[in-house]
Amino acid sequence: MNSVENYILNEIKRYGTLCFPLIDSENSTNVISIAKRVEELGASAILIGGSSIIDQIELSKIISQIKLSVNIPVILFPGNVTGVSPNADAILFMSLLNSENPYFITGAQALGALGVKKAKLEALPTGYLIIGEGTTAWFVGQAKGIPFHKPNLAIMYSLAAQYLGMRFLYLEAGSGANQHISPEMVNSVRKYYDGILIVGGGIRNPEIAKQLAEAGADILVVGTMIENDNNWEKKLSDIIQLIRKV
Ligand code: 1GP
Repeated sequence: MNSVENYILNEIKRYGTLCFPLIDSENSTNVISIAKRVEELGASAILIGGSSIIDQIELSKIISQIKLSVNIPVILFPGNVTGVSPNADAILFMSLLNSENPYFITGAQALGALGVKKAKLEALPTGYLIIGEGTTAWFVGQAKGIPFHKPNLAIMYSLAAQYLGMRFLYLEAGSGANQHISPEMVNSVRKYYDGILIVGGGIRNPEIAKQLAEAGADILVVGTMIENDNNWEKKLSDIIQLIRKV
């Protein structure tokens, strides 16, 4: 029981901050070779999904292929019920806490829950908070984006997530965001939130990744850089080495 969650907790104990590369099944080519490479470079798990996944057949096929190629867990990162797929090891079972539409807070979760059960996916209870505006996640999720310079608002939601029993909290600037979440906001949330703190969106630079790790992030998610940067392997390797405690 809770085997992926226990694995993550052990990895955090061992390495400090972890990196979970995000593979978007609809944007990436060479998904299998990317998955193999990120594992070689030291990624602790692979996230698969995104805000606008619609092709569940393709998603399921890609997950099966990735599972044959890597040993690290494959974790679903769903933007909607369409992001639930068998064959993965676990799912970030997320509530978009600062959405203005209850569908993204509890509606999609209710619709997707039996599918999660049937697929025997380990559900990782996750509070999802969108920081800033203008990204696909912000638009699709109808989020009332928390301003980047308002850490107190992020703290309020984070503590609420903790009291609601969410053992993971994801501070999300949005895929391809121009601005990443500041180390100051991460540090502020870290002082209050005791669970596993995930930070993502706009992280492209190893030095920034190091600052976010030092500020208290447990997991950094990196997606767009892998898709767009020809030098991504070196940068991802640097990120992983810099954020590790050992
Ligand atoms: C998006 O946080 C993830 O949901 C990753 O963001 O694509 O900007 O790395 P990037």
